Amino acid sequence: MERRSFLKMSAALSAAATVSGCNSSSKDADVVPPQPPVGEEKVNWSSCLVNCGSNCPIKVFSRDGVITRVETDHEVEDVYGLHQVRACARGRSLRQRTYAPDRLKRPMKRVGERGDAAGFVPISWEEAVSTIAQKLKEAYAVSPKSVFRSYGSGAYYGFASNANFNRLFNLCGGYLNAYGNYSWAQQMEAAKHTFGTGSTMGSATATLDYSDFFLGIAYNPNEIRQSGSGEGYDFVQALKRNTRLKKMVMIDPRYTDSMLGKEDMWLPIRPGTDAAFAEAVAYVMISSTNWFNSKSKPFIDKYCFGFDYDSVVAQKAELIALADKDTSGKSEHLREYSEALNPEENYRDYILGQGIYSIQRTPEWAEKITGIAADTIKEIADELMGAKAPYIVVGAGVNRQANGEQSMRALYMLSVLTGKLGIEGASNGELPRMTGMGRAGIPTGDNPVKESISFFTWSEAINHGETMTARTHGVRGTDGLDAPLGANIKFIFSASDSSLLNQHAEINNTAQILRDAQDLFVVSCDCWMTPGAKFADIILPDTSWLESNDLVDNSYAAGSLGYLTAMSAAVEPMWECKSMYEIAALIADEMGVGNEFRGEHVTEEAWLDYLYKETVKMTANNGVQPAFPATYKEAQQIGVFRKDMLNRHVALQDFVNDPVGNKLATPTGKIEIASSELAWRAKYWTQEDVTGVKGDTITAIPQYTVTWDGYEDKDTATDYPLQLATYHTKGRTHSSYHNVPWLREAVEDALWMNQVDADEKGLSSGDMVEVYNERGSIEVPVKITPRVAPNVVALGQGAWYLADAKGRTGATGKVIDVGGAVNTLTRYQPSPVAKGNPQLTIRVQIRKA
Ligand SMILES: Nc1nc2c(c(=O)[nH]1)N[C@H]1C(S)=C(S)[C@@H](COP(=O)(O)OP(=O)(O)OC[C@H]3O[C@@H](n4cnc5c(=O)[nH]c(N)nc54)[C@H](O)[C@@H]3O)O[C@H]1N2
Ligand SMILES: Nc1nc2c(c(=O)[nH]1)N[C@H]1C(S)=C(S)[C@@H](COP(=O)(O)OP(=O)(O)OC[C@H]3O[C@@H](n4cnc5c(=O)[nH]c(N)nc54)[C@H](O)[C@@H]3O)O[C@H]1N2
Ligand code: SF4
Ligand SMILES: [Mo]
Repeated sequence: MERRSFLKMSAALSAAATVSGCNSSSKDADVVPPQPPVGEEKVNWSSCLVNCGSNCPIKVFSRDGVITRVETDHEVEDVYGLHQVRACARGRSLRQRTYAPDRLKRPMKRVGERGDAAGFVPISWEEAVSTIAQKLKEAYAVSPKSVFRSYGSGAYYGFASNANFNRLFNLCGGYLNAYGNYSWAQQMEAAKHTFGTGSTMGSATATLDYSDFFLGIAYNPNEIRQSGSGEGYDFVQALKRNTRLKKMVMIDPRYTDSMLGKEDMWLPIRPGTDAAFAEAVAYVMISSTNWFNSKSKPFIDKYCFGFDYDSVVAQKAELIALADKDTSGKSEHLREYSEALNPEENYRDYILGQGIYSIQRTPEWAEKITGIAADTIKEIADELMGAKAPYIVVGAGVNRQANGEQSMRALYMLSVLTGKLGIEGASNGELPRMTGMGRAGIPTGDNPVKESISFFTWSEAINHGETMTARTHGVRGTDGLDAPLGANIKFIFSASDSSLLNQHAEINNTAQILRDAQDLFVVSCDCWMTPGAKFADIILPDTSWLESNDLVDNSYAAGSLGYLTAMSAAVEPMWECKSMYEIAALIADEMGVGNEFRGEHVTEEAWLDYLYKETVKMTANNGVQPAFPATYKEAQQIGVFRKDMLNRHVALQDFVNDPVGNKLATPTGKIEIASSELAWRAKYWTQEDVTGVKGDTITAIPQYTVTWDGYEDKDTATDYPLQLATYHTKGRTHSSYHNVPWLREAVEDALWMNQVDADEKGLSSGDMVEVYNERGSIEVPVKITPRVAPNVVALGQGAWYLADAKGRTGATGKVIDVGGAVNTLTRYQPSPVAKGNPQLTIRVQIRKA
């Protein structure tokens, strides 16, 4: 950034600070960032705790209670295995984020309309806590199932995390559980029903150095795992080491940073059509009779069920035999599931267009749907058949879609058909297995409530929780298919969470639900005035990471290096902010469970020392550098501890080596191409057409389906001709870091568009456009680039929703979101199996703003 614009920006920051939406007085203490006094510089270790899969350590410099600068980790010699964990641009902008003018400074209560930032007044902690306790008691009087702690992946603390509120609620009578997650819901179902795993048991990235053919589908580790020790770094290192790789093929509607010349082939597929591509590759493989009979069939016969008619018959018999043998009481399901299997619904017939199926899934058929030339599809099939160790990996961009479960299952089939699983260098399409150090966290206790809803259906449960069932909404823990959940949500605790509005689908719809729900009480606990916080009844200011003591690990996608950071607060809690542990403890006092909540350790310091010692025990100190000292206080002086996890996991290796001794966790213990449970769900679950759209289906075998708002959806194609591919941008982690000006400047939030579409619409780079569909309109600048194919546009998700101040409405009558949040355009339509979020299936139209 130029010095001039930096100065201008700092001036704007200080000016904005005094009028920030926090209704603060113009006390000096509110002016941010404060002027650093001259004096000794103090060094503390902190960490960037967003949900990006890494928790990069951050070195914080301060003077007399003012943070002066931050640095990344460069404490050790950068030797792969125990290398430096370098933070990305986000972590390096943490000082700006900490002192952002929209920091929440004191508790506030809503006096205006939900959604109105100006409608809040400051209150004391006493008032905040007693109001919350009273509302909590009112909700408990209805049912513990009326109490909900929403998603909240914004802060991966070890101790002071939002799990403290689960601990609190468990002591008060429990809360409504949520299963699944916004990241992987559909692929988790796909992997469970295929491999009996949770979708992240692919071969370790480091094993890629033994592969001779790489096929990455929606795989973008260099943008989504940006840490200097993360999956992205492992990916680049493994490619460097690899001397056998003949070809690297990347399939993504966008030309991503994970390519940048590393790829041999980029195939800009039409969004949501990956299953059709997979089926055409499968068609070529199955039709290549010699290859198939000698290489693929022996593997399928030994390790899989459900490939052809006979195999489904055998699978059914096996399940019935298991049900007969079983004395655990679970056999009831097994029998029911197996009875739903129909041998006529088998993969071979489906792909070849035989038996009950009439369409041959040829490359020519798929070309029309995917936009990938038939010859290219054949070439990839040939490469896969010829490869010794094909590494196939599918990113979650395919799963977060309408019928994402089906697309994922269809793609997993490619690795199965190669017959090369269990070999070092090959992988099964799942995300690479990650390892890490692990750490002890605050125990949450047991939840007396047994029912759970899908994480995505919370907004529906505000008004329809009473009637939601397993059959209609996948509710779990109820008695049978039609027993209702039996309670609406009345109390939402949204902590480190933007799913309350910005990150959930269909923002205008969510906002309306929240505005209309007069008997719903919402608490937001955040550090900044986010779009969702504006919908809360009470806002509680949390301390930020740089003001916190904690013990955090490497998070869930840090590659093969494990690390642990003993965080120490660089400055005292600012303004009236409190940690989530303290906040939960205050509410616990008011609820009469304060002593139980604080437990035997009581203070933050004692808890952290205890958790540190537990962590040291867990890690057994093998290979940790430097070795752990005796106490947490001493560990804080050191800051960062690392360990080479030597992760060389090979997908399905144990199973392939001994399929009887190491059965998979599927009902038959084998790879299941046809799923009995899904055959059963296809028969008995109903698909709620929440928004009146069609196309959501469950089938026993993986099948490409024409979905709502997909490429082949005739209903929306005329009005909304462009497909919008969205992605997780380098400029944010979801909505986190949106309020950091440096990042807004470094990574422009612009709509990528091909020259062909731009010419047709008469647009130039930099022009403002309205992107809209029937759910809403956003306004963003256009960027013309060959990095996206014609008829597809692309935009990073997570920008903060901001309704036009003058109330201007767009093409379909909705107030324009000038913030540019993708979720203004997405549809709330839970996916068929997982009841997950199809937030990447979007059709739009565009006009010059
Ligand atoms: N910088 C950054 N990193 C992050 C995050 C972030 O917000 N920012 N979020 C973190 C979290 S919680 C998660 S869950 C992960 C998400 O990780 P992913 O799900 O892998 O990320 P996405 O960017 O949604 O999708 C990956 C790629 O899929 C492509 N894609 C979209 N639609 C299709 C399609 O139909 N077919 C194919 N083949 N490709 C498609 C996109 O262009 C993108 O390049 O990222 C994590 N890391
Ligand atoms: N359209 C679309 N929508 C998506 C996705 C997509 O690909 N497309 N991806 C989905 C995915 S994969 C995910 S995981 C979700 C993520 O959705 P969220 O879990 O909501 O994640 P964030 O947007 O990072 O929001 C986290 C919140 O935590 C707050 N926060 C940060 N640090 C702290 C702290 O120390 N204390 C407190 N109290 N609060 C803090 C932030 O200010 C922010 O409001 O979004 C989903 N939404
Ligand atoms: S956003 Fe992720 S990669 Fe970047 S500094 Fe934070 S933890 Fe590290
Ligand atoms: Mo996610």
